[in-house]
Amino acid sequence: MSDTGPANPVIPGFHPDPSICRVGDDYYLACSSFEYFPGVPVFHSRDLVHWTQIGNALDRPSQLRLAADVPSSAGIYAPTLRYHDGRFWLVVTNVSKGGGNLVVTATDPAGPWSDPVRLPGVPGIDPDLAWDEDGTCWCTVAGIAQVRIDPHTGRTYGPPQKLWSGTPGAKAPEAPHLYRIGDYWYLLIAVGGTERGHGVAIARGRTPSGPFEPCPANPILTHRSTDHPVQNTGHADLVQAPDGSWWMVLLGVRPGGGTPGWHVLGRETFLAPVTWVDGWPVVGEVALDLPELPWPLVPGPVEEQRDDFDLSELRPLWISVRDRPAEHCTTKERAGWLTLRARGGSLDEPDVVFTGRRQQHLSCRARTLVDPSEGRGGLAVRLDERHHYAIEVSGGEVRVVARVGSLRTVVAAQPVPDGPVVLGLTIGDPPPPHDARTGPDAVSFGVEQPDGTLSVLATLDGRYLSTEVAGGFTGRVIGMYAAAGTVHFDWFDYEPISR
Ligand code: 6LW
Repeated sequence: MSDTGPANPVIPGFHPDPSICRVGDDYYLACSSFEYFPGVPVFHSRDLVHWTQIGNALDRPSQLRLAADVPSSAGIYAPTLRYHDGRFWLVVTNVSKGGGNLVVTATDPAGPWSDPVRLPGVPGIDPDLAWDEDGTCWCTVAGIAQVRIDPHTGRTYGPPQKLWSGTPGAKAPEAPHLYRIGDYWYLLIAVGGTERGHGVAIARGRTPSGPFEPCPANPILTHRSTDHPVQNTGHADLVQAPDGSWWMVLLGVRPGGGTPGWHVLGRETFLAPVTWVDGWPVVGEVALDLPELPWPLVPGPVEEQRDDFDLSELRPLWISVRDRPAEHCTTKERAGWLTLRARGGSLDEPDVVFTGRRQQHLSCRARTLVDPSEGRGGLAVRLDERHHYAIEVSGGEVRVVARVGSLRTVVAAQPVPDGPVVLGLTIGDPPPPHDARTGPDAVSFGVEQPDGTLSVLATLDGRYLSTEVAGGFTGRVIGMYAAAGTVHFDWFDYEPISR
């Protein structure tokens, strides 16, 4: 929400591959989560603009095991969230050894969700579920292919059948979603790959398995070859509002800085209006400032800026890398503190003990009170094991450390008094000059002084923590970590400065 009205992205920060469904006046939405645990954040809204995270669909090891050999940006890919026959259904791919496609169900989308039903006969990624009039369940996947399944047992009936290969010349037909609308079955897909060539295409047929005729206006949405401030638009899902209007949620990115532009928040969830002309959807602008909506806005609960870790369980926005064993991450060991116990790995390692939250604003501030008396750790901005910046403290010294690709550098260090210390970072505009070569932002790290000011130890170029540099499917996560021994965190503040 901007301070003037409804705004995009409606779910900022790395929340890609959105899938949406509506039950009465309530909307629910789920996103990919890759190497993070818990996985598949689930959101609720009453107006399509204000979204509140109500849980994570995969929040226990019996649902989600991501071993240390699961690369960053592998793991949990694109979900589809649907409501059918009185239950919520979520189908998703765990891209890892022993993973594959799986279905979980729930009566309450906030959870608990069931243990997975595996779909060994469903290949590939981006599974979708759709039921036809006689209750037959069709699972459609990237490619685009389809197989009939029993979602209760995971049984498939026959080999997958090829349905459509998307628009001529566009690579990567994926992210299928199948809808029965009026007299047609509509097959919505992503084309072009999730970078600047991304787009949305649609086809329709008389049965859930086609044959499908492509829309003459395909791609019905793309920002490729434009200078629109939202790029990489694609991977969409459709929903009809109670008033009969249609809307699309989709992923997009907001590149910043000069040329070519670097996006640092990952692929975010955007909203666009949809109208129907001659039986085909026409997508309105994916505008940063959304038009007034034809219904009253229903703001959700205001997110607390500070987490005091005074609950026995972490709030659903907190994510850890691959797993979160209680012996390594707990708020029960020291009341009102988060205790992180290292297991050998630093931020360079896949088993780092890290707990963070998605950076959701282009400019923001984060602070945390650290007690390093039993170990080494601190505050980090993480993209993956090879791209992260951190300020850490141990043994009376505070250091700013940068990892970019194969380079790992202690950028600055200084003595710090023993005892708890407030570490802080500010993400904002890069220092001048601002020209075509300027990066998207700068990350300043420092130690908070008794008067509350941040004594900056180092300021780093934010472009090296962007997807254009690092690759991958996630976005920045800001959080706390333990690299050695045990580190206690009393509280964590996240303060938005700009959208
Ligand atoms: C997702 C697929 C894609 O499964 O990237 O590029 C994958 N498109 O639709 C991860 O977001």
